Amino acid sequence: MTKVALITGVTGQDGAYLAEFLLKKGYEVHGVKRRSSLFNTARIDHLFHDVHEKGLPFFLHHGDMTDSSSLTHIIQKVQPDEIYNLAAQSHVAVSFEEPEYTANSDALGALRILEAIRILGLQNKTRFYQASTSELYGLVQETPQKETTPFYPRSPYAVAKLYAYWITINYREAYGIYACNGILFNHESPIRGETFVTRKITRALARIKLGLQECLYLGNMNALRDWGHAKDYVEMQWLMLQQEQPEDFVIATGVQYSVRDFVNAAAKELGMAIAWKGEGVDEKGYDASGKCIVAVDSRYFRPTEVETLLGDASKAKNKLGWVPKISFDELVSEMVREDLKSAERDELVKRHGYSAFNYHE
Ligand code: NDP
Ligand code: GDR
Repeated sequence: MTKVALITGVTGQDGAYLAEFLLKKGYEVHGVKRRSSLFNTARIDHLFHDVHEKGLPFFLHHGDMTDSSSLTHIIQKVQPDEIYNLAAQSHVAVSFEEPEYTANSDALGALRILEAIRILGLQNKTRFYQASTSELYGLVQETPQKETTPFYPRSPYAVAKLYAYWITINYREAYGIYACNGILFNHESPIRGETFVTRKITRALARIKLGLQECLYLGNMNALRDWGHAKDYVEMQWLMLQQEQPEDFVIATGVQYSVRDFVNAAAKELGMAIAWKGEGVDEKGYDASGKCIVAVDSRYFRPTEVETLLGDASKAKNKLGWVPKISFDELVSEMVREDLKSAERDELVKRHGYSAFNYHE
């Protein structure tokens, strides 16, 4: 029997990798997509086909995490064996600007799906995966962080995700729903959103190298993160729903780098020299010739910061047999390569005189 999966957040980084992964496994895959005034399906266009054509068993439904009626209706229609709840306002800094919306989509969104499973009587059929996060550890109480490490969330995003984490466990215990939390540490890829720090760095340095941009402005350069590759991490999301008993798992590489390390690794990959403050560079990042490559701009500081995260994924290794396959260096190299390609395309277009202004003339 073909298994049916429903992915919320299918247009995002993880959603795209997971949809591809599940289709390869022979699943029928349904995705929830919110309405937008511009196309927001660039990451999954290669999987989608027009209803009038033959193609992969991949279907999209309009819905929103803030709208119970759409979610319940989709779940009723699709009758999924597995739901992967990946949709979220996932940007930590933005959550300080939109705290209420973040709570609505990230906290209550998870509740809406669990309630739909319960109300539709699907508790013995539908398994539920919740995209939990290392941000729950926030002000860390223990290093490295594992499943038993106490939480101390440091942003409206993390507080909303804390609710989603606990409501997932509560519905598992109260109603016997197969529901689990994947506590995932940062994971990146060439299709990472452009405003997360890794992609911001690889994209900007590639553009600086080709003369398309002058300077990269960053916030806290000393933040430490445990960065893995999204492709590795979605495999674990699936594995978690294939166990006999539902459980929560930390997923991480167990290796930590700073934002500054990431800049250096990306610059090395591009053969660029980066001068740092104190090495002939002033407070704002300008060298003696007035040239700036990387500068700190306090607008990117957060009201409360998560300074250090490092995961211990021993439980996932032992119980799920999961190990990350892609190293930090390979991740940086792939991201730089892809951003350089796209910068080269932009540079070519610019060199041949195209500009948005000409287009509108
Ligand atoms: P992205 O930001 O790339 O994707 C988020 C997805 O959620 C997008 O498809 C987005 O749609 C959708 N979405 C946002 N708000 C709504 C809404 N109100 N209704 C419906 N859909 C919505 O995130 P990632 O793929 O990186 O992460 C996936 C999940 O995992 C998120 O929940 C994130 O919080 C969590 N997580 C991520 C980690 C990481 O390092 N990447 C680590 C730990 C947890 P649209 O495309 O229209 O914006
Ligand atoms: P994070 O990722 O907050 O860990 O959340 P992000 O890449 O945004 O920040 C990582 C660290 O880099 C510092 N930083 C900057 N961050 C951004 N975005 N832009 C900057 O210019 C910049 N300069 C320094 C940040 O302060 C932070 O310390 C991600 C998201 O995917 C969440 O959804 C997910 O839950 C967690 O990872 C695990």
